[in-house]
Amino acid sequence: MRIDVLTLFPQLFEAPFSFGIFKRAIDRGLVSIKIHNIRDYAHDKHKTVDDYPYGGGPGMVLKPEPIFEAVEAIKADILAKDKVSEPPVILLTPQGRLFSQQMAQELAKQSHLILLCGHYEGVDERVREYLVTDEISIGDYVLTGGELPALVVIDAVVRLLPGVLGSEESPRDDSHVSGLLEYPQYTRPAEYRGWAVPEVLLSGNHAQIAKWRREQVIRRTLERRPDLLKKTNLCLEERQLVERLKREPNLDKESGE
Ligand code: JBH
Repeated sequence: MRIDVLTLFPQLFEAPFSFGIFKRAIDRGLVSIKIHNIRDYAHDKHKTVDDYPYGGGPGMVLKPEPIFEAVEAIKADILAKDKVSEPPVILLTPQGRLFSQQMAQELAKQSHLILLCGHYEGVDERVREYLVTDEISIGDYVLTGGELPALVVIDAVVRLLPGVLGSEESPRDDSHVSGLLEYPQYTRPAEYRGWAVPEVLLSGNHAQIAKWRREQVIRRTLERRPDLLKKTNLCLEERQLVERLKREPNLDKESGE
């Protein structure tokens, strides 16, 4: 996969791709990430990328010309190399569709993505109307720009690409893939400051362990994210467990077995 990012702050993208799983994926050629400074596509000698809004009001608006020309240059480069169809041009903006695991899975199927980092004040509407194909928001809170959202989207997508995660880090059982939260994990020591690891995990009884974990998954999701439980298809046994847990007096205490 190739990902092109258009931003006013290219340095914000340096550290995240220099370490760990991202770096390994890039070094192995599983993904190529190109960061472009919108300012490089400015026309005048002052490298102007924004201007006052028509009609007045606070803040500045990103001008259309540098963004159109940057995206067109990237598309021309992609076409010359791979002869593929038009890649999606995604604007990160608080007005976009709320990002989800399902959207990450859809994006991971693409061979190219172009991400455009918007800023809170805004981007000239003609960019949205005639250049951008999708608009994504990572959540309802105020951020200063689309750079961190772009990094969030890239992280969620790149880890889904074949070969990026080792079998150890396998994405299959992640929460939000199953649609439910994860069961609690423990490692050594078996007792720390008097707090013991649940007996069942030390028992070596794999059927019992699987049963305990399944119950923890349902219990946690019911306590913390009942909204997720509603959206997930549960088997009969799981539905019965939900009903049983709902009748328990102190569900919020997160009691053990
Ligand atoms: C995207 O994801 C959004 N949430 C809040 N603020 C933003 C600012 C710029 C781009 C967002």
